[in-house]
Amino acid sequence: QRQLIAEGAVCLPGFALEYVPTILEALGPIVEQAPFRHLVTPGGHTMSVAMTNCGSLGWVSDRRGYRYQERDPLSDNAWPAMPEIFLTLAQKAASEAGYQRFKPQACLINQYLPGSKMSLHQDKDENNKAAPIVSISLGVSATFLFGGLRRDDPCQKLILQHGDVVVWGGASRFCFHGVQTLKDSEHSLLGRRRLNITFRQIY
Ligand code: MD3
Ligand code: FE
Repeated sequence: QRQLIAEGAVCLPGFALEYVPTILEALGPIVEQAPFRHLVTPGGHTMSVAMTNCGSLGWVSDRRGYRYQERDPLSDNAWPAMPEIFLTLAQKAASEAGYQRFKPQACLINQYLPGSKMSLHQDKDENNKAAPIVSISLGVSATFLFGGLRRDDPCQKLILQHGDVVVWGGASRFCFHGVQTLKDSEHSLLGRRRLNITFRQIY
C-alpha cells in the first residue's frame, strides 16, 4: 500500500514492520560504537533530539556549521558500517516510490524522548539534490509537520507510526518539515522512545 502525501512524497505504511527485529538488533552495536549525542547548532542551541550515524558519511552539527563527515567527532573513528539490512530496506522503499538507483551513503539515526522535538527546517546539506531521502519511524508515534518551500507556507500534519516508511523526493525534497514535541507514552518494543532513521545519498 502506498499513500501520496504531496508531489514526490510517498508513504509506505508499515513497510518496515517485518524488518523491525533485525533493525533493532543491528542498532545495538552501532549505538555502542557511536553513542547518541545532543548536537549543538551553529547558533549555539543544543538539540533536544539525540543523534548518531552509520554509513560512510555521518551528519554533524557544531558551532562551525552543519556538514557530512567520514568520522565521528566523539571518537575520531569512522562511523559504524551501514548494516546490509538497512541498505536493502532503504533501496526497496526508494524503488517502490520510483527511485531505482538510490545509493545512500549516510544513515542518520534520531532518538526522541518525551519532550524532544525538531523545529521546522529544510534538508540542504546533501550535494546530490536529485536523490530522495528515505525515513523509517519506530516506537512512539509522532506528529510530523510538512510545509512548503517557504517557512511560512501552511503545514499539513501527519502521524508517523511504528514501521512507517516515507520516501521524500521530487518536489517535496526541499519542503520545510519538523516534528512536534513527543508525547509521553509507551511503545511495547521501544518504551518511551521514538527512533527515526533517514537514508541520504550525499554524492
Ligand atoms: C521532508 N527528521 O533528520 S524524517 C531530519 O522524524 C528530519 O526525525 C525527522 O527531518 C524525524 O532531517 C523527519 C522525515 C523527513 C526527512 C527528510 C525530509 C522528511 C522530509 C526532507 C524533505 C522533506
Ligand atoms: Fe529533516
